[in-house]
Amino acid sequence: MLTSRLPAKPPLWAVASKILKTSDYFNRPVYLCTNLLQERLIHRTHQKIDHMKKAGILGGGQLGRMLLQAAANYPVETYVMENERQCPAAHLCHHFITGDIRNYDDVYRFGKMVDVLTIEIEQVNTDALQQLKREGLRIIPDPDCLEIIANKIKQKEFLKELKIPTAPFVVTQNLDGLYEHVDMLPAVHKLAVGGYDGKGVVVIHHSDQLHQGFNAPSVLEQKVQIEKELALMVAVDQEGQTTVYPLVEMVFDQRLNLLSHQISPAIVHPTTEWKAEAIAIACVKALNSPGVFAVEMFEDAAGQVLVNEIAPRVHNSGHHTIEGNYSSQFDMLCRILLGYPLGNTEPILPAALVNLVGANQHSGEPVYDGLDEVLKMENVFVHLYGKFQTRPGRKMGHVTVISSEPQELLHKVMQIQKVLSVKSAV
Ligand code: AIR
Repeated sequence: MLTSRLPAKPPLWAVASKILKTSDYFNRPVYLCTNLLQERLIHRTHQKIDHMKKAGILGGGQLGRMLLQAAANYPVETYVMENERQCPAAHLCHHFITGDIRNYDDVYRFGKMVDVLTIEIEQVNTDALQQLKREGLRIIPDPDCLEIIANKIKQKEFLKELKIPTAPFVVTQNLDGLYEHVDMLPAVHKLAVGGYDGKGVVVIHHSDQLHQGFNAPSVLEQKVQIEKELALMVAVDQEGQTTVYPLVEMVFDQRLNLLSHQISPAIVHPTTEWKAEAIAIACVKALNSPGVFAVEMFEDAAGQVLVNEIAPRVHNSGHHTIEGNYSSQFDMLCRILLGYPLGNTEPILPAALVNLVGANQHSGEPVYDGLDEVLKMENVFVHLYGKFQTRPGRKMGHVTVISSEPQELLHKVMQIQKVLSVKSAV
């Protein structure tokens, strides 16, 4: 028989060691391998993957990208679903599935491919998630929690019911409804579903601006006299154990009325810190779900701490934890998804973070002006999200600075803001 004349297959290590002994191995690596070795390597890789947990992420933006960077440290096979093939997370996952995260069938089918499922944006089809949950899929955050948070009306009502301090609000169903609440002005009108990164939010100072509001179910929230904007990241594992990161402060440029940078640990009165932590933990505990959560809060002129919004996911206000803390928010979520112990949230050094957003009047292929200069700075870490198109205000990257010296943090933040910008190629 033909097969009997074939030499016995040598053990894999013998073939590999023969190649390693070849003097020019480093010049001719993979294609030197025999078909036999290649076959076995591929086979082994697949065998290994078979034993790994399959984790799916709905959404393929920067948050998914950074989650995948952390996931590379763990035995996990990663799946991403997103409509846009050229999204930031596409090339970092094992399996990219083109699909609409808002479509029931797409989400359901995607969920059937994995052992554990998470999200990196709230606007996903929660009906499909509920069905997958009924069928036994582990979903983090829990779809019930996601349904509350993804709808601003439900979120505000949830906070009110819990007696968590939050700005007074009314629900408006359409523009006519909004016109009935002139007495609430100045106020912030927030679309109930679909908004993120400032989209779906409009500040209404005077009655002649009411037409700028939303003609769809929304929340009208009384404008708070903000003293400080704070955020707290909270992590909850599958057993309900909880840990918090140090408080973060968003520092605003009063002149431009724009977020300038964020700093952590926040420099606040201990009472404020204590209140913020107690409030954030109360919110997250009531949501009754594992996951990583960001609780955004205001401190008002009277020293009250009010909840602005909750996000049931990794968040911009936790990006500095990649370099600033022992376990980053992304590492933490990986641990939670895979059922590992929670990580250490302690800061390694205080950190500041500058968001890199698309410059005004620039749309198209991005050009990172001043990048070399920032890359030369010590203890400064650049993250570009790999988006193929820049638009005014679009989040294109961020830069983290770590230092034990608050003055140095501030100085570097100002330098980065001065030299680095995202423009378009033409
Ligand atoms: N994101 C989700 N909620 C808020 C934010 N910023 C992240 C997610 C999402 C991406 O922003 O990573 O996929 C979408 O960004 P863009 O610029 O494509 O709209």
